[in-house]
Amino acid sequence: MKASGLATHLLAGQRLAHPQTRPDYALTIGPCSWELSPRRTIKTTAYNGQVPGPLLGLREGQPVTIDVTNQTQDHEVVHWHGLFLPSQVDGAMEEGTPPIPPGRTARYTFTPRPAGFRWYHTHVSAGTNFSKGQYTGQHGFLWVEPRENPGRYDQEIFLTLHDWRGQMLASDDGSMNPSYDLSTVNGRVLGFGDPLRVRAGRRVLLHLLNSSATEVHWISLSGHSFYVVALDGNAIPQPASVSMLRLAPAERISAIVVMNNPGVWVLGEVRKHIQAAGMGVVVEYAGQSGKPSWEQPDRLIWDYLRFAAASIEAPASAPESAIDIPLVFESKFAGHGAMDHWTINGRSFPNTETVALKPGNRYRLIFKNRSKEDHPVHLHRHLFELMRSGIRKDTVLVEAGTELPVEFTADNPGATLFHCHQQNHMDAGFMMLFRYA
Ligand SMILES: [Cu+2]
Repeated sequence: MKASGLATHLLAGQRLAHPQTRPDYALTIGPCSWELSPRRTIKTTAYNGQVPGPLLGLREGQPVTIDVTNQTQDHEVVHWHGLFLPSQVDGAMEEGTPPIPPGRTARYTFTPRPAGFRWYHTHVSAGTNFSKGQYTGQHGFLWVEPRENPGRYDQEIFLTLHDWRGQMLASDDGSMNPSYDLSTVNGRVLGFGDPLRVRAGRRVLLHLLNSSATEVHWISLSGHSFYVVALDGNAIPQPASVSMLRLAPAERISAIVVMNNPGVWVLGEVRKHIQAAGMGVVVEYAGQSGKPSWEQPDRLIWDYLRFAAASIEAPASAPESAIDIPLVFESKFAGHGAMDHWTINGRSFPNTETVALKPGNRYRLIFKNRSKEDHPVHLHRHLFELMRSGIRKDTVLVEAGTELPVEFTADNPGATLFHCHQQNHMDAGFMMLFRYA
């Protein structure tokens, strides 16, 4: 899939909000029967009847118009994840983006920036309903083409990881966590989707997204390593070769794979039971056939700081001037079988404090995870830098019991949502707003 020629995804004959001008893209949110495997067809909600939704190719700095028609029975909204947008079109009702009522079309017009691998998805709460929100097929790739293309590669492939048919199960300690029947790459279980067809000697740029509502995933490609070049769509200071990738919900990793080991291989979840649930795709070299090979790694390895700038004592910005904002994450244990409540500095949304930012100031968010779970936290409309590493991201996994500082510059006035990207956590209060003074 190349970013060019994407206008073919336009739907003809739709009733649009502003019929006098055609949009660059049209998306329809609607019910969809989707074949995850030959034996498992599910009813979900998706964009344009496909999972993932169409890849939308945009150009940095060039305005785009996207019409979104809601053919579901509920209010919907589309969040353009990782872009610097005004609150009115960012796609979070908490920031003031209007919801799209059932049967109506909304027009999103914005100027995409920054360049890189972004994505779009629903931003409604699901509560305990596994047929709503991010549990559904409502996710798609956004590719914002840079003015210059720094990477050298021959082929570009977009892949998304997702989990399906969830249910809440009580853990030993009584807390409730989702469990899933099926897991997929680009909406198909391992062996059912088309293989990724490659040629020896080629450099393939993989863009991986974790669109799971709640699950962290670990990915390896047997017989190969990943040369990581970008995290969340942003070039990293120190590209490096790694044997596996860890993606928390909403995270993206772009990595070049040099196809130097002809054969038929599995790219898949490292943990056997999740690969057995379907999370994988076959990588097939031209002229090769047979059963796909899988080499089981013996442990899980990932460290963001592997990609940090060589000298972490010389930050790009001046952290001395940053203003500290400590954010403590805790759960209020609701009791056996009941939903937990999540708090930031002791309060659950909508009662969390609203922090006022001053334009131009540098802030240091100090994430203090005092809970027993890892949290992929996401800041809307801005990028933050993992402390003094030069790594810029919009979502970061804060592991249980750890502290992680990130910094950002308040350079995009408007209401700004901060939340855990795990659907069942954000729905249970793990969310707060920043406003500009
Ligand atoms: Cu969380």
